[in-house]
Amino acid sequence: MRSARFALAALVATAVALPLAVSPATAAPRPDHRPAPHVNVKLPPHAQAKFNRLRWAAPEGFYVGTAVAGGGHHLEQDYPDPFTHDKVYRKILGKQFSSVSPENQMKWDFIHPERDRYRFEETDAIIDFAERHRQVVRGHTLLWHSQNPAWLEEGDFTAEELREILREHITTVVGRYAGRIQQWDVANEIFDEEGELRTRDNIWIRELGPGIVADAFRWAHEADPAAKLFFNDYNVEGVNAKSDAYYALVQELLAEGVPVHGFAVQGHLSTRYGFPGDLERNLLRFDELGLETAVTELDVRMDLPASGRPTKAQLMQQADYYDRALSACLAVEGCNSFTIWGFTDKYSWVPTFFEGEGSATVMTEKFVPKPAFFALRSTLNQARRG
Ligand code: 9MR
Repeated sequence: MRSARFALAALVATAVALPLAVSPATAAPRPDHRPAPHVNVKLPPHAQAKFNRLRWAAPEGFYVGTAVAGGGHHLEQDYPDPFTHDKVYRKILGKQFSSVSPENQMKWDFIHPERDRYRFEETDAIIDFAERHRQVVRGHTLLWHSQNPAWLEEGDFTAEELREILREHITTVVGRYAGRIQQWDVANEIFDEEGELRTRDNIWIRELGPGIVADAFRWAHEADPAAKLFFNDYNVEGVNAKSDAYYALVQELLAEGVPVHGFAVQGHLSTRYGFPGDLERNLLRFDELGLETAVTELDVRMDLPASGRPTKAQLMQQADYYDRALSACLAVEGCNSFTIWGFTDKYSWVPTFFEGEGSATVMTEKFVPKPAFFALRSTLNQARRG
């Protein structure tokens, strides 16, 4: 994807209309043992514009992604669909990122609203956009306990019918986009915090037993043999009961020859809690099983002061969390996909789910980059230079 043609296109393209130059005032905080952020002083201005973008700052083959806002909580807000209507949003989406993940548009309730009807328009549009912008796509998601349509959750199906419904859905959706999706979150959030399979709230596991998880991977692989197939979950950044459960399950499935290719940590972090310092170690143990790893939904929320605006210290702490998550991924060889769950507070899911918390993304509602943005960019540039 980093062909000469597109490198040239990026060089001649006009710089994104953002104040993206690194200045000492906005440079990210660095833990003491690491060097100060690089400034591209020796590069000519056009080259600076290129490396001012996250996607070009990144090392070759390392994808920097974002969720593409739409569906889910956005449907209850008083703005139109962000992806189709917000021109500034789309411009930044195309310029800054090399990977996109539909935030809600491929979830069951969105893409399969009635038993005999699929709704592909929004996903088609995102994938077309991605291809026009030379971006890869992460598919999200196929087997989950949440955001399932009522016809499915409340339907009166036999086990045999349910199994066929899942097989048909996976075959249809994965098959439709075969060759155009780099990674699929096949199974999402299948364990609880204790590391127990969700046998009550996950309709598939409850009605069909744990073996259905392996079948989901097999069907997805048949439908698109090129796609990398992932487990994806939150609160599995560190080594804990939940990530241990994945570690055990993945080994079982690999031993059975099930096509599992990746383990992804979502990364919904909060400055209320410490940074999961064992993230790198955790990714590494999955890497050593031969899996790819990924950070798929990073955001770092915080308790907002009465003014509603984060303090400088809060923004610096947030930048440090973003940077450490990126550094952990960069340090693990098979971690080549790093996605933030939206890039602007304008569309973040956080305030609608956590009262009093917010400012979780790397840009303000007006698309002004925060220290977290500069921290990511600086670390990507350093990693690319080696
Ligand atoms: O960001 C998504 C939001 O728009 C939806 O309303 C919400 C519903 O559950 O899901 C959000 O995305 C979730 C993702 O699909 C899976 N991991 C947790 C994410 C944040 O809740």
